[in-house]
Amino acid sequence: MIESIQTLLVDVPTIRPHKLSVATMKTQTLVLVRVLCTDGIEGWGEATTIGGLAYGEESPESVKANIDAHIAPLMLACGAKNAAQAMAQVRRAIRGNRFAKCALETALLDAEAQRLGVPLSELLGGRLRDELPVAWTLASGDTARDIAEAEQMLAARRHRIFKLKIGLRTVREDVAHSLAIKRALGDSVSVRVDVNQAWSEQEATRAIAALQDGGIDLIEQPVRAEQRGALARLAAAHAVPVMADEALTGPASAFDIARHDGADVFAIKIAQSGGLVPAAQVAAIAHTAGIGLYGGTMLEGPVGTAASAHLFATFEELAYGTELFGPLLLTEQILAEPLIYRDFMLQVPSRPGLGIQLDHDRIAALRRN
Ligand code: MUC
Ligand code: MG
Repeated sequence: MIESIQTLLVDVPTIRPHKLSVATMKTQTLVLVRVLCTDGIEGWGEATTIGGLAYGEESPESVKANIDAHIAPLMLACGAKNAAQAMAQVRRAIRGNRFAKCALETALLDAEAQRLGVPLSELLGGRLRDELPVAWTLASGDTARDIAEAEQMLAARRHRIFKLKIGLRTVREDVAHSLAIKRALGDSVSVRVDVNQAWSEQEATRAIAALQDGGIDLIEQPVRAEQRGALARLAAAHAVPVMADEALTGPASAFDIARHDGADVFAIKIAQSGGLVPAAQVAAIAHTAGIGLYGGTMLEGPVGTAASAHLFATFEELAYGTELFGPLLLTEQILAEPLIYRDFMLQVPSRPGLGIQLDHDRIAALRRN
């Protein structure tokens, strides 16, 4: 049974400005949710988003307000005996609010897995791998700086998959930037682009052909999320895989995209999906439809990153790896022991629950509210 629910906003500077087509991030606001159960077990979840309201329909502040005023009172009153019962009540009574739901479900499942003494991945079906490949996003806004950053990551054996954030400059400039980076890094490195919805279908048609010819090997969300027909046509027209990201908002959207051959790859995100269980359903739809999987991020800190890692470790197929690098973009550590990134991989925590221990003093020093 749930005793209390608390939502904390924790502002952490990024290691450098992170430039997306929709926002330039200099700080990230971690939205952390703590659920204390009547047996004394405490679970944590995360509802972090990108750029206030520039990326998604929930902001850090709206997540906190909606949990405090609506969702927490419902959960405290409902008398649910487990995470599934609590989340069934919440999903029946509360529309939207996928990030908030994800954080709450994560915290409840973290508590439940700790109670059972198993890693969260075991509650989610059982892990098939203990480590996950991790891409790094080059988004300084400067080609030479991005190349130098990638070379450092390769030398440190931290990343060998790179995603470029484009869509802010002209199509011609973006193509030149992407191909210069690909040429500098060579064929043993995977270079992908994320357009974050910035192009028209016509712009995308021209740009994808040039990017494909230059060796870019994945094109993420080139057109607006609601333009599913355009995404499907772009996927059909090019050999290079086209990935849906913002177009995916949970199992119903995944089913619709899969049914219309709307993408070659899905970027699965636990928060965008509305929680760990719906994200697993998105993965099942992709798997059934023969759509490739990529483990996405909303640039969460270590709580959401660990939760995502536990889920992605259960996927039968994860051909495109993950981008679970969020904690590495932050200047501050909020765990007693950081997540382990080594030899191009993130180690999936193996202790019970999320398998992490928060540094409460650090969080108290950084929290806004
Ligand atoms: C996105 O759109 O994929 C993931 C990595 C990154 O730099 O931004 C996010 C969001
Ligand atoms: Mg994306």
